[in-house]
Amino acid sequence: MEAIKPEVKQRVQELRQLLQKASYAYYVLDAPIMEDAVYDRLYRELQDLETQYPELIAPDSPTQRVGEKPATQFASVRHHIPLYSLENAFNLEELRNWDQRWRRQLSTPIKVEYVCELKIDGNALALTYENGLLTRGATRGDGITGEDITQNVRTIRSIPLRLNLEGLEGLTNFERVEVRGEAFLPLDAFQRINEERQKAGEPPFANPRNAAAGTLRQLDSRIVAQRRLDFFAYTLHIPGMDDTSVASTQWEALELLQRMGFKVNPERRLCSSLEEVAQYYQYWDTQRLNLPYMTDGVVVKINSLKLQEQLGFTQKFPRWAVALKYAAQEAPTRVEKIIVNVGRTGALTPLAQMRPVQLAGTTVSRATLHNASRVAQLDIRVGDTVIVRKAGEIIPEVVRVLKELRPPDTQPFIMPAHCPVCGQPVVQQTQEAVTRCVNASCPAIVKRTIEHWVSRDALDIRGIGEKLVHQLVDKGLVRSIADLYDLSVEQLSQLERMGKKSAQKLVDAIAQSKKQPWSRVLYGLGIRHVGSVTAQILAQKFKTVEQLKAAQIADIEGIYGIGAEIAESVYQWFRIDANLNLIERLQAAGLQLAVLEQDSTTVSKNQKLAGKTFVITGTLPTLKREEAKALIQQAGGKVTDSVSKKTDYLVVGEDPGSKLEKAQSLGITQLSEGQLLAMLAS
Ligand code: 1X8
Repeated sequence: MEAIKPEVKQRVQELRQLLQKASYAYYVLDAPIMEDAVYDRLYRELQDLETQYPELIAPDSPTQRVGEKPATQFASVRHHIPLYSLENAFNLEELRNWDQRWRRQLSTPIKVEYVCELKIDGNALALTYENGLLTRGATRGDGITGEDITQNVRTIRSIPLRLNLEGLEGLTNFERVEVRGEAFLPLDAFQRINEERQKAGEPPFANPRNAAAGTLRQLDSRIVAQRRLDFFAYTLHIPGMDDTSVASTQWEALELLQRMGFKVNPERRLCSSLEEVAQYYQYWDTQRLNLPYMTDGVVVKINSLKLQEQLGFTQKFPRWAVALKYAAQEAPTRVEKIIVNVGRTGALTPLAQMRPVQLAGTTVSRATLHNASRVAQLDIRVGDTVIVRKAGEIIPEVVRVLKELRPPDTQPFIMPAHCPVCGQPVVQQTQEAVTRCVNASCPAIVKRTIEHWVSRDALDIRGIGEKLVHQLVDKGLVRSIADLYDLSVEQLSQLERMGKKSAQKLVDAIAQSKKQPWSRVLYGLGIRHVGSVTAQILAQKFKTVEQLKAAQIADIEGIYGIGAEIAESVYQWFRIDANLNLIERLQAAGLQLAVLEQDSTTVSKNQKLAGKTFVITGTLPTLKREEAKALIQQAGGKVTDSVSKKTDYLVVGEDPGSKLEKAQSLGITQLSEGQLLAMLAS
């Protein structure tokens, strides 16, 4: 065999160093230093040389990350140091309990520092480096033994194949270094994998953690190499580490890990009190949703490694660390009953009544099941164990049924054929999923209708809440909106917990609502598809109820921003006798069923934007341009098409045109849709 020329050896070294640096900059620092095309060229050069001279291949060469032929199974390996799990704390009180517990173990009170790190919702890995070289990567397993997945671990680009020990030589013995951390799939990679799986007819992974676990246990590491697994390192073990100057605290260990070439989560914080820890936790409880990976809590550790050693471990956990978990968004519970609610439009909504569970910091015992077809689709039954979710402000919903936990003798849910409130037959419209009660005097519908009428954006009658509405309807005092205007102080003071004085106040508040403008009355009528913005547009165009009543579908649909569905719904509403009767009674009671002269001509106190000129550019997030225009005009403002010195405000949406530049050059104030709405509401 011919000898390898020294310049070849040198070039191979050079290429490896260059590629390693570029890869580190890209995958660990997120700050590329080389174009992809350049990287590819250098990579191919190295690959060619290694093919030509196989004896030059080294385990830490960048070409050794591509994966290998399928293994048959993973070998079981015993961990050099056991991997403990962490004790959980579910709130700040439990955090304080943990703190007091370890303190009781010491004879004297002390002041300590805590390191806060994000708890990554991935899969723990134990990496072994011998004399700087990655020799083993293992899953956590049961903490004592795991699986040897070295071939797969090597494909994770943010895990160094060789430690960077520059400037550390001689400080301690680096014969065997153990590094722990979390392998995870970033959310975008998770989404892509699931899309691909669905296209291929494979079942999607339930969450990024399962996807990462499934990927790590792939026998064919070439597949692993294609999935963008990532890794955050968080624990470093070097024998005798804290006896040397290498690292005597967790904080220093994290910095050392970073220096050795690992990606360490940047969102860590050194805290000197539990209050600071609490702040960190509360901050990330909300901000975590903006991170590109999943985190399920905060890990709090005592900073001093000496103190860690002194405190040691219980049977299961280190005493010097705790996982402070975020309030869950999802939880399992049992469906005890399925009830059916009747809404303002008569829509029947099935609701699950469940054993109460803590979700996102509140107790949840009811969840919407949306409609009959959704219940059928998920096959939710009384007795089922289900997963409920409460994300942000949204009402809790049932996301799936754990069918394997279903008890015997359950029955599928059937939507009732009669309204559960008034007993009249319900109607299932074929084109919608919704089942409806169509009895206009159904007490449930009357109650919801009145609640809507008195609500803030409608007639805004203060003092009438859900409870009072129930009493009024159940006692037969109110059967329609119009009945509110016939209520007397005497009648009201007969109700439970209602004195003469509060009764009088209520009668006054109801009377006061007669001054509300036509647009609010129109919205208050609760015509389907007529929200408050649509009501304002309609009221602007049809200045009296007579005009609106006389309008044909085409007249209504002709208005910019009003579609066929709304037009049809409004037209049909005025074709029902009971509704015409209601209008008559409201008119008799003195409500505004027309635009008052002063509303449109003189500057009233509602004319907040009087004298101001607006221009709208781009697509607004929720309002159609014509709606925004109508709202501005309603408030006395003027809307023009082009920006000039006379323009007071530019309302800016997405993809604004040249108007934005012009406005900027003229120094004109810009408003978002939200700011415009706030201005109108103020
Ligand atoms: C588990 C985790 C730890 C950390 C982050 N994410 C995890 N899933 C960390 O310390 N930064 S520590 C840990 C454990 O000890 N079981």
